[in-house]
Amino acid sequence: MKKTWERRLEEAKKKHRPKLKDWSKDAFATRRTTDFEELSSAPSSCFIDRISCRSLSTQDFVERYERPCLPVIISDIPQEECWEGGKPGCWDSFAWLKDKVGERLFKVGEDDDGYKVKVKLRYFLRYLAQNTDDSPLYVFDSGSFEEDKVLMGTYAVPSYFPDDLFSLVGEKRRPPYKWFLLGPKRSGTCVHIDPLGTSAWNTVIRGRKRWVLFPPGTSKSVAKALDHIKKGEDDEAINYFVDFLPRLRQEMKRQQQQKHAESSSSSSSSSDEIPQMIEFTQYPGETVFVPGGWWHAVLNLDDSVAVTQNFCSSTNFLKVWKHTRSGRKKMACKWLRKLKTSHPALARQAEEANRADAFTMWSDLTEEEKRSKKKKKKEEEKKKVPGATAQPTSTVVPATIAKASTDASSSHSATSTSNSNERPSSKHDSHAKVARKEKKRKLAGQETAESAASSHIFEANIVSCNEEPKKKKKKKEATN
Ligand SMILES: O=C(O)CCC(=O)C(=O)O
Ligand SMILES: [Fe+2]
Repeated sequence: MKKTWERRLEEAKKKHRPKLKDWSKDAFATRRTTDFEELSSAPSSCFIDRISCRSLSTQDFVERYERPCLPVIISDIPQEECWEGGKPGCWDSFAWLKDKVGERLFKVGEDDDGYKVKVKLRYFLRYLAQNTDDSPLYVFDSGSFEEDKVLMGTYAVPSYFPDDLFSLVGEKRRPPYKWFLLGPKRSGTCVHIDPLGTSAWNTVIRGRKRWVLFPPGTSKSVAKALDHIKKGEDDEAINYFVDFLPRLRQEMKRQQQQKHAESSSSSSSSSDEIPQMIEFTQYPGETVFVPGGWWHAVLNLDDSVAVTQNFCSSTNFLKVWKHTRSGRKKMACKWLRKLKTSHPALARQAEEANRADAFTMWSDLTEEEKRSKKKKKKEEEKKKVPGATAQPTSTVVPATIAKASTDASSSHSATSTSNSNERPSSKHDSHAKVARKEKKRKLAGQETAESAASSHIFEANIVSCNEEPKKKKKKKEATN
């Protein structure tokens, strides 16, 4: 007879990936465990600064990393900024988590209609300890902080990130922006760019995370290693790190050698170029800063506990503004109104950018223009497969189409994609999950060059809405 936790987790897994019959078919927890464990060795291209917060002022951080859009690993923040959760025996202790929030439901996935799949944390902890899944379920929960003083009160936004300009539109209206992460080893997040041009910080309290980052301008096809995925391979983070990335690395190396051979007579040194990809391991107590526009993927090497937030500061404001004015048209109007009072210089920047790009805000459109935009949007909706609530990004877009599409980092200009207001309810689900939805659409013959081209623009909006499908919300939210 199965135990309650086993039944609850089975139900959750079925909802999250209904078509997956065998969650351990790739044998990453058994036959291929060494392939996974090899990721614990030092990466080959670790071009990233690692610096203690004790020797990095906020001003230095802005000048050296935030303004030039360069990632960095900052250590010791939880300790120096006195996070309760960072103390031994708190977030790093599953017994503590079970005791404090064991009865609470945490989001571990999303069903095909976009509804959250939740389980009690104490059940999830049993699963985490015993599962042999290739790519286990991952707690990626944005609600826990509001509802839960225990978690909310035990960390603080690091002092390097004092600005949070989306807070001006109010907690209810703003896109979700903070997540508590509890990831069994082998779970992870597929390659993506964070939404709306926002930057992010991610602090690990327990366990190690393996990262790969690609600078803005890298094509989606390269970052996602689309040319290196074999037929029938799964598209989870573990498959990416264990199988696709080594193939991509090899291909990049080959290309570099070729380039080098061709230009060996040239005097230009490649040592000051931005590297093609950055790989590193993040250890407990370390905070990764991910600037907007960088592709990244993450794999939990151990059972890990972390917190992450996305933000808009005065430094990345313009980039975020250009995404938001078209991705969240109505919210952008309210945002601009609020900025005019509290941050007039930024509001002027936004208005200047609008003028320069001949961008018309939603509130300045005539009724006729609004109607025609809505109509166009509806028509594009109709083209989609019924039930597909999210316009997906994909690891299965044919490489030729994906290559032809502009990359998300260059999509700042008025990207009035029909789908930019539709988002899954978390940035995490969207990755592999959304790719599967894309597959579904493609199978139904709905794939077009246009939808492929816009998919990454959607992707850039992944966390930009915490709305779930409204009807049946209560009923559909799993209460296990
Ligand atoms: O820690 C992770 O799994 C990755 C988090 C991430 O990239 C994100 O939340 O956007
Ligand atoms: Fe991210």
